Formats: sequence, C-alpha cells, structure tokens
Amino acid sequence: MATVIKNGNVVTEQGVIKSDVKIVNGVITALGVDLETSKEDQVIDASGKFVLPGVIDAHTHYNMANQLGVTADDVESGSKSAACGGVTTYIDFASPLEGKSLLESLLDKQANAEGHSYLDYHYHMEITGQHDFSLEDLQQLTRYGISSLKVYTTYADRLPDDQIKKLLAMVKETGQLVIFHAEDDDLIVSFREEFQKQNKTGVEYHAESRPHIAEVKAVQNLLAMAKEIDVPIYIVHVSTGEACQIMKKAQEEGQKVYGETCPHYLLLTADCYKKEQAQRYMMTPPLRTEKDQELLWKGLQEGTLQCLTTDHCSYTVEQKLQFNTCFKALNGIPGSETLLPLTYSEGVAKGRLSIEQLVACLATNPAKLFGLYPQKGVIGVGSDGDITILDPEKEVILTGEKLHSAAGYTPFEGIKVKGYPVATILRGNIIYQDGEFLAEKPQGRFVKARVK
Ligand code: DUC
Ligand code: ZN
Repeated sequence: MATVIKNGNVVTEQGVIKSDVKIVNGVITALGVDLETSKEDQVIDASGKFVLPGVIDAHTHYNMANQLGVTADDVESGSKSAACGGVTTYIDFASPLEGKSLLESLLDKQANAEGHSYLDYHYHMEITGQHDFSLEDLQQLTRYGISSLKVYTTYADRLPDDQIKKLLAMVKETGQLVIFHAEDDDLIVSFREEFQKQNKTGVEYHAESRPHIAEVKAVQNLLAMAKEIDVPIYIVHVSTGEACQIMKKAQEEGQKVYGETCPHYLLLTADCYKKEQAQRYMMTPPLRTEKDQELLWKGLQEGTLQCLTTDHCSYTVEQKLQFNTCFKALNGIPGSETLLPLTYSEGVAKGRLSIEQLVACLATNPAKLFGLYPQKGVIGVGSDGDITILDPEKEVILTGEKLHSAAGYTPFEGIKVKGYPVATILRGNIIYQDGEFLAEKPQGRFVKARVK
C-alpha cells in the first residue's frame, strides 16, 4: 500500500511545483502529475494546499531535568504536540552523565526515548565543564552518527574558554559542528549581583538582568575563537539584532557561522515581563525589543540565520508561578506545535519570507547542518516520506487549551494565525489530520547523522 498526496503545491528545493507525491514503505518513490493509484492506496487530496517536507524542530528539551524534577512535556507528550503542529523530526539534547562516557550518556537518553516518541528524533550531545571529553569520545559519537555538540557559555554547566578552544580544535578533526548558547556568564553574574543589591528581583527585571550585551559579547568571543582555529560554529536561539549583524559581518568576511532564532524572539517583546503571570514568558535569552525583531526577520530574509527552532522547554503555569523572582522562576516555554503556524502566518502570509525560504529554515537547512539530509528535510525520491500539508487559508486563534503540550498554555495565547497544518505524515503514516491525532502508538525512530 502506498500513501499518495495528490494535486498539492509541493515545495521542493527547485521551487514550488504542482505535483503528486508517492510514498511506499516509508520512502518517497515518485513525484509527478497524475501519478497512478490503486484501490489499496491511502490517497490525500491536497488541492489548494502546500505540501512541505516534514518540519524539523532542531532545538527541543522534552523530559529535561530541572530543579522541580522534569519539564511538563516528556517525549510522548512533547512529540505528540509537535506532530499536531506539522513537525516530523526533532533534535533534543543528551547531557553527559556522571561515570559514563559521552556515548554511553547519549545511549542512555536514546534508550529512555525508545518506544515513546511519535516522531523521528536525533540528539545534540552537550559538552559541559563538569565532564571531561577527549578526541576519542568525539570520534565515538561521530561513528555512532552524532554530528553536533552543544556548549553553554553560561549556567553551572558552562564550558570555560580554554575548554571551548580545546573542543573546537578537536572538531576540526572530527567534522562535528559545535552549537552554542551564547550569553556571557561574567556579565550576567555582575548584572544580577547589582540587581540583587538594588532589590530589583521581580520577574519584570528578567530582560534587563540578562541584557543584549551579554549575547553580543558572547557571540563576539565565540567568533574570535572559531576564527583563530578556523572551524564553523552555530549559535542557538539568537535573540538580539546586534548579534545577528555581527554574524552577518563575519560571514561577509568569509567566516562560517550559522544560527537559528525562534518564534518568540520574532513575535514577542520584553514588555511581556510587565504582564500578569509574566513567568509564562520567561526563557533565556530573554525577549527583547521590536527593533531586534525587525533585525532578526532581516537575518532570516538575508540568510544570516539559517534555521527556525523553538527551544521547546515546557512547564505548566503552576510550575512557573511557584517562583516569582527573575533569578528563580523556571526558564522555558512550549513552542514546537506553534512553530510552523506562527512562522508561516507571520513570515509567508505577511510577505516577510517566501514559502521556499520558510521551508529552508524549518526543514532543509537544519537537515543539512545536522547531517540528516537528504533522508530528512526535502521532498525528493529516496527521502523519507515525512510530509506536512499546510492549508494557507485556515485561520486559527492559538489557545493553550486546544494545543497538545502538557504545559497547558501558550505564550502566544490569542494570536490569530492564517495558515495551519492539516496533516502530518511520518514515513508514509498519517499521524495527524484535520485536528485529529491519529497515531495509535509511538513509532518514532532515532535517526543517525552523517558527519562531514
Ligand atoms: N533556556 C535555555 O537555555 N534552555 C532551556 C530553556 C531556556 O529558556
Ligand atoms: Zn535550549
């Protein structure tokens, strides 16, 4: 039995074409007009709809440990919620475990996800200051199919600069890509000490206590180290326009630097921290200004930033409200399910991005950067049959009640979007259609990356 999607506007790397797409045994076997179907085939009419490669959310934290235990979304609820928003693959994070090698830690994470994920998945391996790493560790990960390593420049887990340099020199050999949470720790500590002294501890101080300059300084420092060693780097959740401009300048000078931003930095501002229950909007880096939003959109338009991701790290409102200072409240928001609707509606429908640019940011570029291409990220013969069908006319008012994350709320509450996913297909299986989640059991698989 085949799954055949008929008459859609298929977004390929060569542009949008009117075509059918046929999937057999989980893999795309044909593209073309009037493809033949048989009685047993599952046929979907996509007339008037966009047929996209399944969205890849390359930055999620499902089932992440924190001071309260774990995030609201585990692998099951997180992947279900993502599927209802058109995501077919996500990339989560594996943390090093005490007494285990990096690969063993990753295998542990993978074993815990096995049988629970509705979507295909992959991992960035975290490299922290508390866990030693060697070239052999990285080579083991490479052989296993892990192409990206995540480093924090802030928090207790941060990696000091000398260790970052050691890591960058090693990946020059292994070909892995190091991705960075860029906030300068010294600056953040000194700002926060000052705020504490002045008794400015409320949630309304969240953005000011982790200011623009902290991201800018960290990005500058990382670019300088990467330039010296001559390796590419990737910056996660870029939140400031200035960091984006600095990355653009480095690119113009020939440096390989890549990056992502997230819908919350494009659509919300730090004014949210003045609202009631402002903890709902707390994440790091914090929300910024309208000027930053403009520059981030520009960064996506010009290709300075290649990816759109969510940093999905969900807590319930009750969990969020347990702490009411900007130093303690839990950081992280739900996002996977609203990634495509928000970026289509605000990006494509409002003329800021073309549909091809959006697909590049949501699927093709993350697949290429993290070694999953061409298995993922593209509609082409031989690729996995991961497809998202989007109805460009469908209007939805986003509300936490109707979304599927265990967080039970969305920071985008009340936003009206035009353009919404109406089907999510994972390797030929329809797992979401017309508002109904259809997967009977979690059949997601770990996907290995090719390392350059
Ligand atoms: N910031 C992070 O760095 N990680 C998860 C959540 C958040 O807000
Ligand atoms: Zn994150």
